[in-house]
Amino acid sequence: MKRALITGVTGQDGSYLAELLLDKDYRVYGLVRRSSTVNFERIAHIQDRIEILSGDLLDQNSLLYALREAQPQEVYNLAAQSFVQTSWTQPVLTGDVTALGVTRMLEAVRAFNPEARFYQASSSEMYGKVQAVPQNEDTPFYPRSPYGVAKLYGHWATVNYRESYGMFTASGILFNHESPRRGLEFVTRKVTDGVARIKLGLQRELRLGNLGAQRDWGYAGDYVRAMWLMLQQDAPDDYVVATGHTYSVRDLVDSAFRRVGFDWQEHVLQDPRFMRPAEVDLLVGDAAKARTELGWTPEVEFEELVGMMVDADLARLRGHPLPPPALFG
Ligand code: NDP
Ligand code: GDR
Repeated sequence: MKRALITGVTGQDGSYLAELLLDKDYRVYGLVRRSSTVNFERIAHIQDRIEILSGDLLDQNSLLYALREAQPQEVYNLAAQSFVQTSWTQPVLTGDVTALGVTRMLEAVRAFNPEARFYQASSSEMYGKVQAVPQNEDTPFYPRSPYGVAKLYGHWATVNYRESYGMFTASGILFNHESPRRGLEFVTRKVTDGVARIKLGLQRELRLGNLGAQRDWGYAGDYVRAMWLMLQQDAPDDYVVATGHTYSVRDLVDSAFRRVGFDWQEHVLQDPRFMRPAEVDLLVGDAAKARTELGWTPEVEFEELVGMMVDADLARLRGHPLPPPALFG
């Protein structure tokens, strides 16, 4: 039985990846940091099939112990401070977790399982102020936030351990991917949760930032397949994972409100609290390499994704009409 260690297992991608690996009969270890309330909602349904290990990307020894305990053949480093907006208010923490955390993981692998295959969750945010359209593996990077800068460090650390030590380290440059398990602070989920609340009469308006920003949005369930495929190749490499289609936040809002038969213009307000000090205006990925070399293709299209998320939020809120979360700008 193959063993895999996932950092960030309580997050959106960690939960989908754990499901995928369990389906493939892996023994799955998940690194979980201590918090004052247990936050296993996304993995509650598979919790008893995962070995939970206590650890934090800020604590080197905890990572060494986790590697020693799990003895994995595959390591998926998904943990990060992953919210771009927060990276401006907590830039040092973001650098510590999202950048240096990668080196801590790589060092733990090098010390205990140098033969293990390592996946790093890199990001299209590394392209930032884009230097070419669409973006592929050869497009120069130009990050626009402390998060993007930190991810770029993690990406190059991953490449460097491959070149310095001959380790099997792959970096997946993933464009935005969403699902009903997406955190409520990210724009897709904020919109679908808001639309469901408005439809059910729990809320009247939805406050957003830049409606003009364009993103290449895919479905998280499709994207974790690409992560796994990268670690099944003969040699480690870097791959862009994207749909190749881009939509604006305005398109997103329009699609989500249409799903419930409402006109978004009657409910959406722009609020400077949700504008960013520096914006990433347009992302659209070229995943030709992943298609050709990994045989990967996305299966869920934008409208279907938005519909799936709106429907899931409606179902959830009908059962438990909880108050909206306090979202940080
Ligand atoms: P989430 O924010 O949903 O999950 C992040 C995970 O990291 C959570 O499990 C969180 O734990 C954990 N974590 C945060 N800080 C630490 C720490 N100090 N030590 C240990 N664990 C920690 O992110 P996603 O699932 O959406 O993304 C997964 C990865 O992919 C991230 O690295 C993200 O930056 C990257 N990425 C995501 C994309 C996307 O569109 N979703 C696109 C490209 C890259 P807790 O539950 O305790 O908070
Ligand atoms: P992003 O995702 O920054 O691309 O990072 P997010 O959903 O937060 O923002 C996407 C775009 O929407 C605009 N926007 C808003 N965003 C939020 N969160 N809230 C709003 O009210 C709002 N209004 C407009 C933003 O300005 C932005 O342009 C995500 C994360 O998952 C990263 O971890 C990952 O690396 C990248 O995707 C790829």
